[in-house]
Amino acid sequence: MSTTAQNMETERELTDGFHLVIDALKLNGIETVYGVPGIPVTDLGRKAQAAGMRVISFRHEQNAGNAAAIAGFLNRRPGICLTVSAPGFLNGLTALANATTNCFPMILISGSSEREVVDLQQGDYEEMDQLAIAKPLCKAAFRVLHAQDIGIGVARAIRAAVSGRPGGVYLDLPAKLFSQVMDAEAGAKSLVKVIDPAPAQIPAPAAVKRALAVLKGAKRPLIILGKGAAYAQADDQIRAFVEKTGIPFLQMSMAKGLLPDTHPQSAGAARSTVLKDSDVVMLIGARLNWLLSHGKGKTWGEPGSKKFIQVDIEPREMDSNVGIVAPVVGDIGSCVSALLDNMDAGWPTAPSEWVNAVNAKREENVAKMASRLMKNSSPMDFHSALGALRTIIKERPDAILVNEGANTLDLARGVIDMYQPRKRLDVGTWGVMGVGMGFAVAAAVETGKPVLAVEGDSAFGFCGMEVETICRYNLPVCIVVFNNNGIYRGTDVNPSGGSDPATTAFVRDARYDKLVEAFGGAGFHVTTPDELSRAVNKAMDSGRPALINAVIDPAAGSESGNISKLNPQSALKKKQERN
Ligand code: ADP
Ligand code: TZD
Ligand code: MG
Repeated sequence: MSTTAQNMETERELTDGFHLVIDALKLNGIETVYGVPGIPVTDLGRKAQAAGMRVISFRHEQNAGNAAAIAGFLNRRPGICLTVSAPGFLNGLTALANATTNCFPMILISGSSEREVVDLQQGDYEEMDQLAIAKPLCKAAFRVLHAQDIGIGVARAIRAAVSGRPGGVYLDLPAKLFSQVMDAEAGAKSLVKVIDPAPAQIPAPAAVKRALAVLKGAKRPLIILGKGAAYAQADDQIRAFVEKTGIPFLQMSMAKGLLPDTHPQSAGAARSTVLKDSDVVMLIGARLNWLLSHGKGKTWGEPGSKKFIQVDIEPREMDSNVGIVAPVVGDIGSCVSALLDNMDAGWPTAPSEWVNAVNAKREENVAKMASRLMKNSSPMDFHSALGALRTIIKERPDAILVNEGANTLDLARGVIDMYQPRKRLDVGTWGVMGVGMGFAVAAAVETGKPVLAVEGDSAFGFCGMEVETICRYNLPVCIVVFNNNGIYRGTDVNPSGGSDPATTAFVRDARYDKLVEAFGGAGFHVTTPDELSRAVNKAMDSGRPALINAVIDPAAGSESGNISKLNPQSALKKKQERN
């Protein structure tokens, strides 16, 4: 090579795999990464931070993955989780699978060993065929081997995560990719800005007409809003549609607040009645899975008494459990707009006989619950503690409520009214424990709003070390641990009479508040609803990390919370207790 050619070569600006990954994400509006550093992604995190991205380092990848998943739910843009190879990847994979099950868009990016070593199984540091393992557990999985393909790889991952039914995507980046260099200009040109990543999917006009005809003929109609409806961010159209029809509605757990739970048409407090007695049920972004008793059985009244209309982006969801007489396939914004556009001026509101019956039942149940919520008892039971938290959310409706546990979850769902969309984040479709701290971190980071995390003591234990993360980033997260000394309750005994504790019991009277103090946060220990209320208000006013150890009567909970029917042993026990 001549001297001039050599000079040109050294003067040519170069880029590398690290920067191409960062540039590809930023080009697509992704500004935050959740992860755990280590070989081979330590420098990727560093360089991302240097490039102005927010990089949130966790203590465990599963929590980082849960953060990415819920960021995806909140933003309709994939959340990013970054992990090291094999064990880090596997830790993140649980969250990726959970995101896919819940229809949340996220991308798990893991560093990996070189193909030639993995494929010959030569025993690299943290060697694993990650792509093959990820594939069956997520919506799509890709690997990038050449720096010039990073742009396309990231674009494919983004599009796969958010288009159609959202889900988790795995992106495998072998270590050598990061140090590959290429001409900077060619590198920049290789990047792809994804145009219209989640294209509108317009429903067929005939499907819309069919659905409206079924709805019009209903005597006892019901609308069920699921977390797909919350995700769709079509809040105004949904509200307009619900109000124009006058139909009673139920909101699934994470859809609560899409319309305020205190809305006059809300049938939340008359759930069993409307499920049993309705004749036409319109599902909007909700699946007829176990959470809705599969659309059949006792919950749903007489066999054959229902007609289902379903609005969903995923055509294969139709007829998954029962026949759907009017499938409306499309994105919820487009579908609900089309429904509204096709309702003539004289559209009848829901029959008043039905509406009045639902309202009467609701008032009856609300009155029944009111007295339980107001007791200022010590030790607290779930209801009296939740009564205090219900008031907090009423006064701070823009706070995000994170919630997990068994009794702590099921009872909070019923007691705490939500007033704004996408403010309730919980265990979702799998009923998985341990999502709380990841969700809390991402909720604070992505929205800047205060977070109240209401956690069973067991649930908290799955992710509790992230209290350090919350303190390190000084996030406005107030954690309330409902401490009943165990899983479901703290009173179980070892049936063998031996000295080991029962399988469901924890260390008695543990002080979870000390945990946050270890990292500079504010700890509180409370035993009455009044104390709980004061502590939460103080913590949330401070806008700083806090953990409140709320002592709950260890005998107050029931086994498996609300879903004991899925656990034959506990259902039997409950029956015996009643007799
Ligand atoms: P829930 O647990 O609240 O009942 P599910 O997770 O079971 O809700 O159901 C959510 C449904 O919403 C999924 O079937 C999914 O395909 C659908 N969905 C998600 N996003 C959209 C969207 N933008 N438009 C239409 N349907 C959507
Ligand atoms: N592991 C995972 C990942 N998810 C689960 N759902 C469970 C185990 C089983 N499980 C439940 O379904 S709830 C629960 C477990 C371990 C904990 C319940 O105890 P808690 O709540 O302290 O969180 P309550 O208020 O005591 O009922
Ligand atoms: Mg507990």
